[in-house]
Amino acid sequence: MFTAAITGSGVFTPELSISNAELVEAFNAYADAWNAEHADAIAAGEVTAKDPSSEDFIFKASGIEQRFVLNKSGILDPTTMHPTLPQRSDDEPGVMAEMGVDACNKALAQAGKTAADVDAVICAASNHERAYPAIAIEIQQLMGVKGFAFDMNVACSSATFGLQTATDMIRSGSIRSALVVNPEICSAHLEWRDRDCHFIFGDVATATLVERIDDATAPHFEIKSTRCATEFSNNIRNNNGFLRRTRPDGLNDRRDMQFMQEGRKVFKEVLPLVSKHIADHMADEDITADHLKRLWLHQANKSMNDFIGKKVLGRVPNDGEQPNILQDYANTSSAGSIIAFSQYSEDLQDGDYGLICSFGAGYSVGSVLVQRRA
Ligand code: CO8
Repeated sequence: MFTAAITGSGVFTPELSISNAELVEAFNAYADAWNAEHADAIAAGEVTAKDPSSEDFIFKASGIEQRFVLNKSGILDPTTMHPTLPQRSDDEPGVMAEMGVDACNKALAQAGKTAADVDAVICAASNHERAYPAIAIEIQQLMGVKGFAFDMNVACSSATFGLQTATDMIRSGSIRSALVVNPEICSAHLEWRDRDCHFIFGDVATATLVERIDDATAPHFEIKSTRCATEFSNNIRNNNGFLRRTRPDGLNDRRDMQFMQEGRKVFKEVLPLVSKHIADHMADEDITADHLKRLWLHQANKSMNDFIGKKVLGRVPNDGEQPNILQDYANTSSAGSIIAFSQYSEDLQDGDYGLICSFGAGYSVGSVLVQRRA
């Protein structure tokens, strides 16, 4: 049995961002136009007028201040309200592959390695640009990695489930290293015309290089153990599969194919699930709150993270113990906890413990316990 370590991580951040003020202005212009267009039906009580969104609500309910996006003009155009990403020809790299390669190269650079040192690529994300050929194989080809590659999807928990998969392959000896890459184009899967969720997501790509620990040539994080769990729930769901069925409730339009959630239920049900998951994982590894120097949590909602941090540590986390990045990036699905890890891990000292934890649709929750090795 071999030991695995995270030897590098990288983040691709799109150049464009949208502030809450810009987002709300666009949404409210759309809602005003829609209400004007449907004024008669609204007056007759046939349809409900659209309420305006509010910057204040968005910040208070989520902690989000802005989000990065691949395309801004389409999302903010009240007559479009979705990203306009031109169709690429079959000969061009896919969008996910391109942003994934950028993150992978940063992870390799941090580890002091090249594509020749990589045995496998796992593309773990909540939405894939296409079903096949795998995005991971395209990334493998663009980077010149030998070995094999495959895609996997566990929604927001994709990165931690991918890390467990890579770790287990390294432990067994079937590979010595893997890039786990999480390109998330959430903006194309989000309904920007839905006031309840239009503020939630952003675009980004993250990557981690996982290697046999003996191959590490720079400071790294030994992977002490990983833990994954799932429990079926319909509270976060979309029907964007290859079957288009007519539903009895008539909800077979584009809206049903995008991100849908019962946000309140998710909030309530996921908190105890995640807190217990982390507590059990730590107890089984004989790690107490005093040992844990950092918690890199999934980035969906600030109040959720505050609650989990307090529950896990038994007190309000000190500044920097549980870093949030969602104020800048919003929810980036599987990539959120890895952005936090990538941006807030360098300062840990030899021997310090930290825990990466993601959670989301499925329900799913994944945790990775790491120890800094300087
Ligand atoms: N502006 C002003 N008011 C609003 C707005 C708005 N934009 N939106 C809603 N309101 C109003 C509502 O109408 C409601 O009014 P009333 O009380 O009169 O009915 C009031 O504000 C409160 O609404 P909510 O109860 O919906 O608000 P919450 O306080 O619950 O906050 C949240 C909503 C932020 C969504 C919160 O419930 C939450 O964060 N829940 C957890 C969400 C979560 O973690 N989900 C995980 C999803 S991510 C995942 O698993 C990956 C999916 C795959 C990726 C997909 C990529 C796109």
